[in-house]
Amino acid sequence: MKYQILSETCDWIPYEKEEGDDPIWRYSLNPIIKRNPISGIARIFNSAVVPFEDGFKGVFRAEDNRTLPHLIVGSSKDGINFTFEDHAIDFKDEDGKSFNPYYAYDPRVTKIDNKYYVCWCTESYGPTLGLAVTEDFLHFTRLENPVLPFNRNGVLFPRKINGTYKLLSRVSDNGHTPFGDIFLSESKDLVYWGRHRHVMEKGGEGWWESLKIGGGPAPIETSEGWLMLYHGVCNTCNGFVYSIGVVVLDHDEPSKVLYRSSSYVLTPEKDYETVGFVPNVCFPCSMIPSSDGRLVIYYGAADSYVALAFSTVDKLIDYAKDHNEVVGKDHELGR
Ligand code: BMA
Repeated sequence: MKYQILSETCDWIPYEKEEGDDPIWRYSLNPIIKRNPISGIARIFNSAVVPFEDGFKGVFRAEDNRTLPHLIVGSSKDGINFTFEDHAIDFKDEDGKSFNPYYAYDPRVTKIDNKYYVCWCTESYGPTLGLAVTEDFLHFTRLENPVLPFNRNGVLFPRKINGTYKLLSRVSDNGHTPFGDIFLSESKDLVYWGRHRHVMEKGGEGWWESLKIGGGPAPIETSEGWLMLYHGVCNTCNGFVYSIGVVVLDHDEPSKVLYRSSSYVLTPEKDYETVGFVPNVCFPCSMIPSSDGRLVIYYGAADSYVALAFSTVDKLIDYAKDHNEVVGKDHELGR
């Protein structure tokens, strides 16, 4: 291994060996979650999985047969075959009252100090970020929203950096948001958030991320900086296309981009990515490293399925370095 992983690792992740030179390769038996997976749920996609005890837990975006998204818990021994709870997560506020938003989608889960923080897009006078914490995936305490509407794609870093928790997010609008960059906010207590800094802007020379970008899975700490996947979107005459990009952020000041790949690492090509409820969507929500540097990536495909892809920490970092492109003022502090 060329680069060191400083984040927590898991040695029982699902994995298949690569067959070519691609930076990311798909699981041969994709998708792992198909349509109508459980009674009353039409589609599960854009979902976050984490190692838990000797298996895996996940927070899944489940769309019911009224086409309303909410979050459900899933469990698995092997990270591929999941069983799901038959009810939405019953979030409780800090004073014990139920908090069940009208919709909830696109969860990311980050483990910080043995607790699991879920950040998702919630309804609160328009779309904004919801935040909750659990230790057992049975009880979820909802913390107050970290940001104002409208905002999406929130994801926390797995530890405090220079004394503060760090949250990535994308400011948006009330609809399908034809714009958007990634920002960083910080907090000493997960309650008061500020010092909002610009991290990355959409664009670059290529077209695939020309419309908007949004944070992906919880960043992984490495000797080179914070390794993160994100989604980049372009607008075609037939709608948006969501691809996956890779970036390495500065270790001590993650509002600075160190390396950002000018080309995507995965774009919709397979039938389960190009055909579905919303065609042409690859939307990464979790990435788990093993101690020997392998990676499993969980991504939503075509707003219809959950799919798996694999890579290694060395490959992704080298890809970002070899295809590095400085976009705008991304490498600056962003304040
Ligand atoms: C975005 C989000 C994602 C979705 C994507 C494509 O705005 O809603 O959940 O995957 O659109 O429909």
